[in-house]
Amino acid sequence: MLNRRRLLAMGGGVATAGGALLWWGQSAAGAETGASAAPVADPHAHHGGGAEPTPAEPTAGTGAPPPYTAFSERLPVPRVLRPVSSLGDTDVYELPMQHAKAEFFPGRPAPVLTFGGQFIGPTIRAKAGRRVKVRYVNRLDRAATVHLHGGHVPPGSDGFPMDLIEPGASRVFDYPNRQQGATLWYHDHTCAKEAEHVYRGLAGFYLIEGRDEAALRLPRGAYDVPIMIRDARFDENGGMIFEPSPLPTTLHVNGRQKPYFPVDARKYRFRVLNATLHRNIELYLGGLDMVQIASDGGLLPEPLPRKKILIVPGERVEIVVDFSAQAIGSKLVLTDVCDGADEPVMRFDVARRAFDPSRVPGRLRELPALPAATVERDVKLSFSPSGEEFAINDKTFDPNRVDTRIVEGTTEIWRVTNTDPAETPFGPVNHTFHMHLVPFRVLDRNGEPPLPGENGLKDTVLVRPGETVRVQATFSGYKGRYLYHCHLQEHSDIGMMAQMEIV
Ligand SMILES: [Cu+2]
Repeated sequence: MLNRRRLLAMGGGVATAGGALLWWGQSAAGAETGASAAPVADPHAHHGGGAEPTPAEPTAGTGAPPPYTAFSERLPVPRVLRPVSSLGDTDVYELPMQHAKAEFFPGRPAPVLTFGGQFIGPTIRAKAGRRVKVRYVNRLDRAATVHLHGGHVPPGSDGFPMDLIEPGASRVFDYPNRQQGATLWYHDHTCAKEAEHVYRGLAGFYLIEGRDEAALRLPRGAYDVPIMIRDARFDENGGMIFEPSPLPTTLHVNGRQKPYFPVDARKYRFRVLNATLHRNIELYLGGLDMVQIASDGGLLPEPLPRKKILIVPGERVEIVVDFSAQAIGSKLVLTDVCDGADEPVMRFDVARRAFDPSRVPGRLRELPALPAATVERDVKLSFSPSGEEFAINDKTFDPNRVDTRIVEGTTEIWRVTNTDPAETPFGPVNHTFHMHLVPFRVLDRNGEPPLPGENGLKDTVLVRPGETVRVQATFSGYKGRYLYHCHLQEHSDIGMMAQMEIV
């Protein structure tokens, strides 16, 4: 039997005390259908300590998933959500959270949680400087909330994990879009349930077009394609299994396993998001250049041709791929080669010649000025002192505690250190540090230069065991409470989350 520590090490979602343990006892089927009114986790339970319950044996081994033929289904592109009204400088959207079915295996509909009835949710296309308001309507059987990852938003619209939208209720969130163009995503952020909710489907893209972006003439329209990479384990009926397990996961892209995507022989802009719970992915396109043009916080200063791209949970990478030199009929497989993996992600099928007015300029943009920092802080990511939860600076999340007070407008350097082990039976204990409200710049890693592609604005960054990553941010725009946390949602669900208050 796996002990908890080992499960934690591989990113498992089981906690020893209270709420998080509730996931464990649920049968996958019961949790998916919601038929057995899912117990509402006491949001404070995982801070409580107390007697240590004995975890049940995992219910893995429910049978092999149905057979699946790679590259047999076309990549779906999530639909673009239309506003219900547009007045002045504001577009208003309505987006229900609802139960639905998804077919990860053709002909085998499986229950999922969705925004708008589809796995994955519809894409909201916003413009910098133009306000968006979204009315989220909760038609689920459970409370939930929505965080706009990468959004510069007022505190009441940030989706605080305890500030939930109850079943039957709705709430309007305000997204002013006074920020740079970038690939954002919205997803559930419910305390102690985030990992499960996001895994089961509560996520979608939110794209902000920058003010001067159109002038760059990057690929647009049908040639600008969001790609959400997720992973899952499936039962014999093709349903999702959510439980900590050392068993390998299967990747799926925009809700399909190993799909194919017919492309014209020209340039495409792909907005790639790693929305897995804890799986690092290293993209490889058979040696073809993937020209990175953007990271979490929007365009890089200049394009960066890459053969392999590491992308960790929560991160976004935008690439331009030029298929114009490929023979019609050729098929290019995008593969995950992280840590010796060799798993197809999807396949591009070059279908026909096409006119291509797009280009990738040698300069993409000037990054905003980086004011000198006046405050430095240490942020330690590690197992909690008990060794049974995850913590930031040895404290697990407490919604009633402010961990960091920051004077509005201040520029700070945070030294983010991962002190967890590099070697466990399931590999190194990585963390991905994510800050709400503002993007940061990555200054260095253990004093060495940042990784390729980390020279732009970011909001999520890999911190490997033994590593100290220095990031610099200016905390401006709003006052109030915001989170910073590990974006391995199973880690944040069991404590690895903290609060900052901008004052
Ligand atoms: Cu973590």
